[in-house]
Amino acid sequence: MKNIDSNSHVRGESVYLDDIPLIQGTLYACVFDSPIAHGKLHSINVRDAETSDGVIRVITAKDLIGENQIGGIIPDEPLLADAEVHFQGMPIAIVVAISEDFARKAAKKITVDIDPLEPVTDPRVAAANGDLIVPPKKFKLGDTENAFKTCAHVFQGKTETNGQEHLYIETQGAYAVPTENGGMKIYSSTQGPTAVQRAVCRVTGLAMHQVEVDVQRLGGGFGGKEDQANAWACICAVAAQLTKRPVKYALHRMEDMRMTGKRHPYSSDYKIGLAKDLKILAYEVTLYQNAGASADLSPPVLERTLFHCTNSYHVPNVTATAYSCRTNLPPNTAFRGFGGPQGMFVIESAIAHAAEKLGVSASEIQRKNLIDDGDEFPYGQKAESDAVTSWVQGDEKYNFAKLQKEADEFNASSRYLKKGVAMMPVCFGISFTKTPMNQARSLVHVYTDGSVAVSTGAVEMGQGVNTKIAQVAANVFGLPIERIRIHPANTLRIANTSPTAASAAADLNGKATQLACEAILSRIKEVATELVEAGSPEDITFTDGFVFRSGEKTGLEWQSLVLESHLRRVNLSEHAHYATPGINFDWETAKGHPFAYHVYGTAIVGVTVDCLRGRYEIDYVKCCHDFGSSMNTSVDNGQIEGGIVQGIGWMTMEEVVYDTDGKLRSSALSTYKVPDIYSVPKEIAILPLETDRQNLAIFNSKAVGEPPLMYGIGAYFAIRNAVRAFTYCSPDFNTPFTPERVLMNIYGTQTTDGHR
Ligand code: MTE
Ligand code: LUZ
Ligand code: MOS
Repeated sequence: MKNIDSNSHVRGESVYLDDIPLIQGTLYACVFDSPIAHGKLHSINVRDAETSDGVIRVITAKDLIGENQIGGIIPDEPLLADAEVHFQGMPIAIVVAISEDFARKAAKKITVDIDPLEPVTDPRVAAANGDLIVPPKKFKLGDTENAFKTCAHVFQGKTETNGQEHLYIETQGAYAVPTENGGMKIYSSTQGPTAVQRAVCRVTGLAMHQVEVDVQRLGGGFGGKEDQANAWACICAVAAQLTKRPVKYALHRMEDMRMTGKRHPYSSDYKIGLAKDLKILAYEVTLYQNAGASADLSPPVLERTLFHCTNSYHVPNVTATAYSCRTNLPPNTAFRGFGGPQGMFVIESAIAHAAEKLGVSASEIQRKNLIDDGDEFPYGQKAESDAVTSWVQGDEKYNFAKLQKEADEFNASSRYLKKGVAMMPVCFGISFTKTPMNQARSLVHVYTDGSVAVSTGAVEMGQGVNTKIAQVAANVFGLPIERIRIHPANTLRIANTSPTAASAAADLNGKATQLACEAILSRIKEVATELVEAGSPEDITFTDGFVFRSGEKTGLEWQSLVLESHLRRVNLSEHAHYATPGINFDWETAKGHPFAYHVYGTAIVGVTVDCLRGRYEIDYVKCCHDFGSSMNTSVDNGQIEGGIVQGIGWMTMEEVVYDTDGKLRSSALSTYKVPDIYSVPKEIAILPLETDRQNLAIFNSKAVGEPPLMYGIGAYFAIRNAVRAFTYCSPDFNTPFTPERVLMNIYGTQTTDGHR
């Protein structure tokens, strides 16, 4: 079944923030943001802006009625700079005007007097200065210190992973409409309606029951709108509160790129110890996260980096330490994988390093160390592992050795074109690592014409969650999907939502929907039992809009049954709650069972590098992926393809460049390269893992949103292998592996051997 939005998308009829019909008298906001990365803010001169054409009002920090604070986890993020500026792009003032043009023109007339302070952009420098967002976090398993003494081989090195711009097609934005009695309705392009509601309440001083947040859908979020949609909603809300008129702000692309945070870059040190037989005995890793100027979601991102620091491997002795370092960059934030990919890259680098030195294929070390049933992750959870099965089933189908041999043979006869192959196993934990976030609610109404309306806190952002939730309702009620309608996430219908994130939206909201539908169905069954004279409600089933008695179709239609139930005063609505059972985590001991389940998979990535020009093509990504049992292959395969391409983009071409002054140099699509149709792999093959295992996913259909991104990490190592097939060199474990880096590694005069 196709995504239920596909028709309206193709016709251009889907409604995004910018398509919402505006109310007469709507004003437009525009932000004036800090031109420098760090400094004392002495004065803001807004006079020329205030008298500029069409301007209604200019707002600065002192005008806020509520608190000047939007930090969700740690209160360290003012909405508008007051005493200091902490990054280039930090909002300082809001111009409100009768048109977008007037607002933007006036914002350019604002000037500020800032005493510059030294900006810090390097996380290791911040850590050395003791400038941490939270105290260091640590995972410990076994005894690394003693284990290293028993290792036959020990290697250490350093890695650097780059940031990544979310580049959702729809930029950030919001539309705030004042309502009766000082309330506010906010349309927001957010993954977290409740996060927006909370932040708006804080800056306006309103209570949560006065603020309604409504989200129809997003033109992509990828984590960038889990927390960072809040600022723009707050800006519109504050402006609406002060002008008593509706206010809209949709960011231009360059504003969005300049003012919002991205994937966290990390700088890391590793030490890996192996036995003679290539078993990894010990792994020590220190991770420096570049958090940017305020906490945002950096602490939980840091935690997930630790959770995934051993990827799909079982390592008996692990010490992992992570620092969240405050720098003068825009606050970095959630991005598909949420710190997991950054942790995985380091251990994959450590393995590649060991393989290179030992003269074996990295895949040999990978295969030997895959985590098994019952093995313990460094955080205490015991694995129910499909690391080996996904490797073995993938190998049976795609024949890794044969692909490697083809590459070797090609390389033997090709002078400048070289092929590289790499394996990339992935293991990703599903659940918010903060246990209380793993809950959701669903409100289901069956109307007297038999149609069904479902509301949940899930936000549709292209990932197909609405399609899956509709399938759940259709499945429980035995109705065609057309009879189900999924309504926008709205804080008046569904309260206290977790953001749509952690790949868990379909699981959490789908399960809540299943519970709601089942509750309604059990009441209707009672009526049906009477009407078709069945022995008991257990004999009643529903298929294709008809009532079945002991498996036999009756003449009773769903619609008549629903109407009859209503006439008998049966409740046709339900608001159900789901909370993932069996999960917990204790940061005191850094142990627990944080994940409902893990998603496993193994990809093999093949590339061809032109060693004269540095250019490369991704020939294939073939993966065996653990869907559990997919409830929608079209949606899920789309998630895998998109995730892989996004992961390859991160690893190979997307280069977020800040200069040492903290100015974003890659601030437009002319300077920031993202994958286009020509850079996607020539082949993406997906083999569903065969498994009988049960899991806690909705209808056994495992979460799929984030895990495939990490297959893209294989592209880095495949390119590295191709480069090494051309000439002896030992490229740094620095990403992205751009064509320039290929050439610098092959022809550069300086040694690139940073990891010895
Ligand atoms: N797919 C599309 N098309 N657009 C998106 O913004 N976000 C990803 C993933 N796939 C995203 C996407 C991220 S970061 C997450 S966490 C999941 O979708 C969230 O949705 P889910 O929980 O329904 O999988
Ligand atoms: N968001 C969050 C996430 O708040 N907690 C998580 O564990 C998480 N994981 C992945 C993506 N977003
Ligand atoms: Mo996704 S990073 O959990 O929004």
